[in-house]
Amino acid sequence: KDITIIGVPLDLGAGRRGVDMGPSAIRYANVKERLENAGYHVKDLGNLYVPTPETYTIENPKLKYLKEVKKVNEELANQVKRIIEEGRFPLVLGGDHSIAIGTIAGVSSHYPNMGVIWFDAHGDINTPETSPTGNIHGMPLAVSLGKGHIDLVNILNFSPKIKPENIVIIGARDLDKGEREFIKTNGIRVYTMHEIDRIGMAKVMEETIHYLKDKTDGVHLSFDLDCLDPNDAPGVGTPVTGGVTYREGHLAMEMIAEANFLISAEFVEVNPILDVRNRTAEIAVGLMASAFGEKLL
Ligand code: DIR
Ligand code: MN
Ligand code: MN
Ligand code: MN
Repeated sequence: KDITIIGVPLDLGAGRRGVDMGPSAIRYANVKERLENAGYHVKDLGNLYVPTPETYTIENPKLKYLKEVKKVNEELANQVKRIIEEGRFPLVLGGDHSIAIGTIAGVSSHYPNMGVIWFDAHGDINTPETSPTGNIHGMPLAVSLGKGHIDLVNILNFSPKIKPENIVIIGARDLDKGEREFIKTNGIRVYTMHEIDRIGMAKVMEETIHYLKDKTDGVHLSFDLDCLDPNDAPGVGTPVTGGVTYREGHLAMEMIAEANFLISAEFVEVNPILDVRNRTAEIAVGLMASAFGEKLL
């Protein structure tokens, strides 16, 4: 399938921290060429317009920059929807993880029974009531499940976008109290670092693929680079010690490519300010290539 890249230089969902430069860093790491070498036709639409935080004031500290985040995600949802209508594969470059709200909305409008694999150190399943920060990048999974501010939940005028039993979170090691309760109440499958250490990434991915393959009509890959260990990937918005290794990340992507069920993907939270010579963006591009089936032999 042909790939369409779209960049979303948004950091309003996280408070300003540099992830607005993520799309630029990922392009600098030659994402287009790498995917073309893997055998795809690739079109890059450039970046969506995103307002600068310094020109806005926070109206509601429990939902920071709600209006602006909503607007960007609405635009993203429409673009993703259109890319799928054209028969192409949407690859979204973040930006903070709040952009998953728009990506998932656009994908779900075509795939009402979509699955989601969410690689992240965090749960991103807070509501405005449970969020300790008011940052919307900590809320996209809850929003996609229909829980959160109505303006976010109702993007593209339908809700929920996904079902709790169609989600798998992998790499979690920093969950807020309200997130743990949300996960338990809704029976969402989570592989924390404990399970990855215990049974290994290969088994985690086997189980994940088996769990999602037959019951969904395709799977969205949402990859927060902070799921990786900060020793491997230092350039992320909110690093957390003790993450997925580079090797485990690649194995996971290669198994996803073999499963052959992806309908869309996003790579988010690359922060060039904290990075070392663009290493994290380069890792992101390598992981994309693996997820799209790049082969050594
Ligand atoms: C924390 C941090 N759970 C919050 N979240 C994220 O603000 O809700 N950091 N997603 O990357
Ligand atoms: Mn995240
Ligand atoms: Mn995260
Ligand atoms: Mn690889």
